[in-house]
Amino acid sequence: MKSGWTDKCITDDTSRHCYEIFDTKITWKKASDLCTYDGGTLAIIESFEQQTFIEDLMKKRRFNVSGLWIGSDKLHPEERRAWADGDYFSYVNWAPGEPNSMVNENCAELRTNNGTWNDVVCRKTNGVICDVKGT
Ligand SMILES: [Ca+2]
Repeated sequence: MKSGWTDKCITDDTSRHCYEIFDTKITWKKASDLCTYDGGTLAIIESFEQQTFIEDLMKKRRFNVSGLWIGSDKLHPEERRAWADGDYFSYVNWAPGEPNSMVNENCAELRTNNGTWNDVVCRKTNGVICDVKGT
């Protein structure tokens, strides 16, 4: 694991998650590739505890971007899936009124101002939050 990750980890009932945030502007696909390159995946948020931990990380810095990509690019209703790994959502933190356009907005972002989720077009450029499962 790259240095800089280990102080941003949370251990829940089943696993350990270590997060890294990139305040960059890239598409969902490029963000996914970036996380893979760093040995992880885009963050998949499965509990209130993970969501709260990530929000605390976000509060420690200022952002140039309005959203961070999280690991969902399958929001089209006909896909009937949620996370990029095929799992359904076990926890959600959609902003009020979201997701509002799952036909065109197939990817999910975490809003940097308050941590709520929003569905957006995957070609939008956003920051990134990666998750490397620690040991
Ligand atoms: Ca939306």
